Amino acid sequence: MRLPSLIIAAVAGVATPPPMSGHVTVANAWFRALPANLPAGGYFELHNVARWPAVLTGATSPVCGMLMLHKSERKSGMETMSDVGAVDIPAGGALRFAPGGYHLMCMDPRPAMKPGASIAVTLKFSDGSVATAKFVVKNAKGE
Ligand SMILES: [Cu+2]
Repeated sequence: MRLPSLIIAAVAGVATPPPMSGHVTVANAWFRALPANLPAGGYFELHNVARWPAVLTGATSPVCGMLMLHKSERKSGMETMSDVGAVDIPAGGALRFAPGGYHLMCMDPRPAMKPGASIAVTLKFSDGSVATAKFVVKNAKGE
């Protein structure tokens, strides 16, 4: 996937973009901890402060086992949830991970996933760069 973007950059005469992780900021990051070690949803905002697009391709956390990118949607009255391979954050734009839409899914929360705790999450981008953010853990009511 690296080659086509390099060719486009050369044709357009623009400089090679900087690492995506360097121009994307994370805000309002939190997990919803549920009882009985049910999967915990992760919510946050990504702000792309540059004139280059960024593409989020995954996330990891030592506290989650598998940490997946999901999207919830209502389809003919049914709440469905699907895996997402990549999410675009347009240049100068923002993307909100929120209940009912895009979210992280912490499949196997470890004991450290407790309300009041702070969990480190590593976000991975399509250019191979990574950013680490702290997620605050809230209870089932999101408090
Ligand atoms: Cu999910």
